[in-house]
Amino acid sequence: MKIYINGKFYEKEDAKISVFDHGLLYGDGVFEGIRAYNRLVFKLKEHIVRLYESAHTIMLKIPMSREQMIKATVATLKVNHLSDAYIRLVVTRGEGDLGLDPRKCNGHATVIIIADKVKLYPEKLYNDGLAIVTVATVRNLPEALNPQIKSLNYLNNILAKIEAINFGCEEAIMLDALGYIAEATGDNIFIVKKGELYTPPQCMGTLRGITRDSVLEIASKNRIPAHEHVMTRHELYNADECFLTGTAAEIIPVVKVDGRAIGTGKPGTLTRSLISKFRALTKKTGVRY
Ligand code: PXG
Repeated sequence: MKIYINGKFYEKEDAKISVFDHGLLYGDGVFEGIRAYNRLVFKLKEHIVRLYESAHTIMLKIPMSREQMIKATVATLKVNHLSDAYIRLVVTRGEGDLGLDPRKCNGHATVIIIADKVKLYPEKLYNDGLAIVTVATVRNLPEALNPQIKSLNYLNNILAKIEAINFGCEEAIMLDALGYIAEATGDNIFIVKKGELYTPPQCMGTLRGITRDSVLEIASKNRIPAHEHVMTRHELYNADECFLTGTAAEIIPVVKVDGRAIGTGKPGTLTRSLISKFRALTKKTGVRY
């Protein structure tokens, strides 16, 4: 496996960065997780835009243009001969000293691109659905660390994930400070009620997920009413269907929340139809390489 670091490719064993990198010392940096299907990078431009927006907000200057980042991503896929892949773009503040002042890094950001084989969830989970729990860890407040920034600081999500694991579940739903549903630890959430889709608005401490946007796009094309609306656990428990969306998980059905069966307790028909429409979309759209 060859890994891109600051313009050069290194073998996995030699792909190393400094212990003084502020990405490690402070989680000071941003990242993206992207997927390629059958030599097509899905929504590459959207991921690059989000990466540069995250960087802009934390005042991190990425030392290459968006076009160069796209080229480097494609080059990493090609050099690794991957047709289906999971791609991780990481940009850190760079090497500094043991102080959190970002000026110590002298504007020398570290750019890393890793392309690996996709580790798919077992198909059984897509057929049977997930049991999940809502957890006590509140999603970061937008006015503290805005969830729109895909930063290297993921402890908020990791703490929620640990709670889910302690409950014997694979995934957690985090609420915002007012108790409204925010999102899962690495996925957005949708519910279906009376044939209509609902997902929390992005202002509720929810990352504007690119898979979430794709589902909204599919819904609009297929005249399925979809709403960005606040919801409480009550609406979630009483939904007809529920599913999570994310680059890694794609669309995964949820059949139980906090011990309550959702709808029939089986993946719903609209969820199943969205899964097949999403899979068809990933097969035919994207940047070809
Ligand atoms: N919410 C959060 C907090 C996320 O981190 C999503 C929603 C879904 O967004 P996209 O754009 O992917 O539909 C994410 C994305 C990982 C991993 O390694 C996590 C994400 C993406 C890629 C990999 O766990 N999270």
